[in-house]
Amino acid sequence: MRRLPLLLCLVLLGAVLPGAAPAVAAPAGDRDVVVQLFQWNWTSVGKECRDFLGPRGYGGVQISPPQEHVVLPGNGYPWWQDYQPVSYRLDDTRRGDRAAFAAMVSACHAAGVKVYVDAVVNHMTGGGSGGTGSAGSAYSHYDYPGIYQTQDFHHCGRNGNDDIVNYNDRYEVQNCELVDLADLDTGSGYVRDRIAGYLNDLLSVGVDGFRLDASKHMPAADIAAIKSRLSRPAYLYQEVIHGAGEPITPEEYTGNGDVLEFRYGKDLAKIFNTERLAYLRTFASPLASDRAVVFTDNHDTQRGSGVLTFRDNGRYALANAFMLAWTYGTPKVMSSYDYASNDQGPPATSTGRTTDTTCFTDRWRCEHRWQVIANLVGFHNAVRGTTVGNWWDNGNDTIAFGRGAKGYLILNDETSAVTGRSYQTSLPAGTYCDVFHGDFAGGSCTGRTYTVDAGGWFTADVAARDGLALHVGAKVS
Ligand code: LM2
Ligand code: CA
Repeated sequence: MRRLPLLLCLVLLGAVLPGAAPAVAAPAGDRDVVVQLFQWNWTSVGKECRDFLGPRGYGGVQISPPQEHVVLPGNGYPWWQDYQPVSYRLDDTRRGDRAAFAAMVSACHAAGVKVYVDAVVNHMTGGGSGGTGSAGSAYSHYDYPGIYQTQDFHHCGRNGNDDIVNYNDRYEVQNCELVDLADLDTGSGYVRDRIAGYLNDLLSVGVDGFRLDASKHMPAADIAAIKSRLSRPAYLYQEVIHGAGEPITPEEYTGNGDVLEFRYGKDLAKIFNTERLAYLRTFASPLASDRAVVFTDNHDTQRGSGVLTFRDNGRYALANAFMLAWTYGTPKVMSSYDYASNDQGPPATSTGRTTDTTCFTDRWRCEHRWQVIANLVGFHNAVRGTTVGNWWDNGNDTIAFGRGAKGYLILNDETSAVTGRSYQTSLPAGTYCDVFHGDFAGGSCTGRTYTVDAGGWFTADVAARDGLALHVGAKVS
């Protein structure tokens, strides 16, 4: 290789060294909404970026883990195979090979959509597995030939089997085994280098950032040490599930990047299910807004209780509309497949290969394509940078608010319609598409339009458990 002049080398280094870059690479500039396309195969994700996510304003897609994983035909190829890494090869997973992965990244980038990888780096496999991984690598619980051996794992010496039992004990949560998964010694330089090697391989294929799985089970300092080994800045959001009274808190991870705010979806569900929407007036979770990634539900919480999911239909759409229209946090939209049991994997071939997604068929629920949710992504982008104003509520389950002079939203979760009311907005006078019920394209609206007068007022009827959304990006005239 031809040698570069020293000065030029320094300049180039300055451009790529993590220390020279901002501490955190934020999500995509004007488009920050992320969608979790849970279990979609690589080909389908690339297509969705091109056909829907890009055109409709989604900024990023969170994909399921791309590394070699255990294969469990005896359990019917559960989705959670993916959370048991066998190696860091991208060659062959249930969702496609390395070439398909790279093609997906290119397709998403061509559509202006960033790719965030669900990175499983706290652990390897559970003791119950052992054998051959999805790409043909041999393995057993503490032996991954060429990668990790017994000395690269924590052996915490607790509870008889090294499993985590007591979440009130910091040492145990970070050094023992999460559901028997062999816990990597993330304090060791060797392990940090291997993990960074995996993440850097993904960065070399072009991915834009990482959801760091099981972050609570790794000390924040270990994550910082791994981050310092990255070849370029990447957007990081860490999975640290808040637990009341626990010593390890989401807040202690904010120095590394963003954090998934699990309190948000629970509180939102509580307000919708058992309280009143009027309480949303000051809605926020404890994490700083610019550090919080918020979501109604994810693949874990939707299999538990206390959150809203696609099964809640209209109410779920209203909750997502609120999340996308409100100012708190960076929204992450969930996109699911339906399941008969918590373990059931996505639609697949008889050998456990995930089949291509066709939305609204074959268990694919595609919440991100629901009219209200997809159109509120456009609303979210149009009102970016504005504050909440013109709040109104009926003291119960009907609320309305504006976002500066850019948008206005009404949510009615009452069992009856709210009719004949006039609403005060700060919108410029004109005629707007109600994107709750119509799509705006080519200057026209497929649904009803509403006219805002010179004083910012318009009149509307809003049906029970329904809403209305106007914004300057969907102004007809
Ligand atoms: C996560 N975040 O911290 C993921 O979001 C979550 O989905 C993962 O659990 C977990 N951490 C580990 O990455 C899932 C699933 C578990 C499953 C694990 C590993 O929810 O049920 O555990 O993946 O595949 C399964 C069995 C469990 C068994 C374990 C090890 O369900 O009973 O433990 O494998 O063999 C004995
Ligand atoms: Ca750990």
